[in-house]
Amino acid sequence: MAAKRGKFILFEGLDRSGKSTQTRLLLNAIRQRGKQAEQLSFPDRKTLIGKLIGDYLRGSSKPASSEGKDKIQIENSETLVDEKSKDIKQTENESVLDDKAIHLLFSANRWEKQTLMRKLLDSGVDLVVDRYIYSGIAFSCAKGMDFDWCKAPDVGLIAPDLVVFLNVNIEESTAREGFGSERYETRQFQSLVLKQFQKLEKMAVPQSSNHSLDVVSQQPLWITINASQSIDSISKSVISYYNSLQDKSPGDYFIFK
Ligand code: ADP
Ligand code: DGP
Ligand code: NA
Ligand code: NA
Repeated sequence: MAAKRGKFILFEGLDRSGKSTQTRLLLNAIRQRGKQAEQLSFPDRKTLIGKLIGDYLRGSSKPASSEGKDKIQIENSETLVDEKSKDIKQTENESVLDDKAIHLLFSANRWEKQTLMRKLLDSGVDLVVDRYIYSGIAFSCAKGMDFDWCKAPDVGLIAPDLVVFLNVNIEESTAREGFGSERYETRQFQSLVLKQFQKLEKMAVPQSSNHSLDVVSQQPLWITINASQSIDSISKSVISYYNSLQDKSPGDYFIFK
């Protein structure tokens, strides 16, 4: 074990808000100082669970219930209803179950990386992460799912030291290269997701006005950065927030509550 554990910095934001770009730049900046850092992205599409998630995301932007291949077939336990109402009931159940099932897969994909994340942090390696718990809540709640239900499967995960929310305006992110290629990438859905991120932002510990993050806190610090600025100026502020993070000992993490 190292004397000090690594720091856990998380980038969150809408699709094409610049998370991958900023993840890479922060990773490089940390490594340039001779400190070890690793990148993780969620969903991690390389695992078995991640492959299911990848299939789902590459599927159509229609609701999951409208195509057979996305369905998770369930047995209807109520056998005494007539055939027609049974069909309707089953269709309704499937569409609700699909959203919940995919939500749990995203969460499981975070859980399957916990041992690795803990090991890296405890051995002094910084983690720079592209999406995590907050995307999990924001994207599912944007579908109208219950907040507490969505939060529950992630409770107990290691939480980041710092959340950097890249706040981009939708006109801009939806015009960026590559937008529209996957399931959630419609202007309408992104604006619903943005509302959810704004709710999460209100619940988080606000950034202190003097730019110092040395407050004693029981939960991650959240900073919101205007992601319409230049790539370079965003990166500069991220690095200065990174620099002001407190050192912690191995095993001393925030736990998501
Ligand atoms: P995300 O990982 O959030 O989906 P990316 O980092 O892949 O976003 O960025 C999406 C696109 O926008 C890329 O083409 C990238 O070069 C560009 N981009 C990223 N940050 C900015 C910025 N601050 N201003 C303009 N374009 C940007
Ligand atoms: P990308 O970050 O580009 O690999 O895209 C992943 C997509 O999946 C993006 O639209 C955000 C969404 N997403 C990420 N995490 C979760 C999650 O936990 N739950 C749900 N429902 N969607 C998520
Ligand atoms: Na995406
Ligand atoms: Na990304």
